[in-house]
Amino acid sequence: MGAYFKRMAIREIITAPDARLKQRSLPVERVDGALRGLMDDMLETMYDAPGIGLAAVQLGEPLRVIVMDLAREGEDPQPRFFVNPEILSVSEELAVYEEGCLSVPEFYEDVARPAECRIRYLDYNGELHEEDCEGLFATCFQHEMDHLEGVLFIDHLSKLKRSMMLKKLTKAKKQQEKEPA
Ligand code: GNR
Ligand code: NI
Repeated sequence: MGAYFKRMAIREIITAPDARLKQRSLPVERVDGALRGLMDDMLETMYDAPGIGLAAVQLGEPLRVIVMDLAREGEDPQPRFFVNPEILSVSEELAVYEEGCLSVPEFYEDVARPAECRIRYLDYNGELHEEDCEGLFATCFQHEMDHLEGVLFIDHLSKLKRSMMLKKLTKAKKQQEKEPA
């Protein structure tokens, strides 16, 4: 018998403005081979982009699934998978990070979020975990949780800033239609 290999694919990341990014993602019913296939594609797409996190809805799959890798350059990869993730509690203390989003290409802005949170999720094998997070992990997790509710980091900014960014993103999309890659 030959060995089995994962067949991973890089998929297209949806960029704003797009109604599909505003959907609320649905809970996963079971962590099976099909879901692991989606998670593998998400990871591959995230590494290719590159980014440190990705929600399934960014690939047009409105399911409550997140992948993440916070390893720094030169470190071994640390792929992480979160199925049906929940935030159980958050700290009062806030932390500010300059955020970016693969669905909002080329824009970076400071966003304040709870500095720490306690989370619950199923992993790649469907096992339940509870964990405390802080730092970039806490920020990225909350950024991804927002995606599951149809929220982007630009929704945390002023209306003026957001509308300026969306205008530029719309313009960039129209340019792209004229001269596809
Ligand atoms: O790659 C990403 N970097 C990032 C930086 C600061 C805060 C959040 C993030 S997540 C982002 C990838 C992405 O869009 N995930 O949804
Ligand atoms: Ni994002």
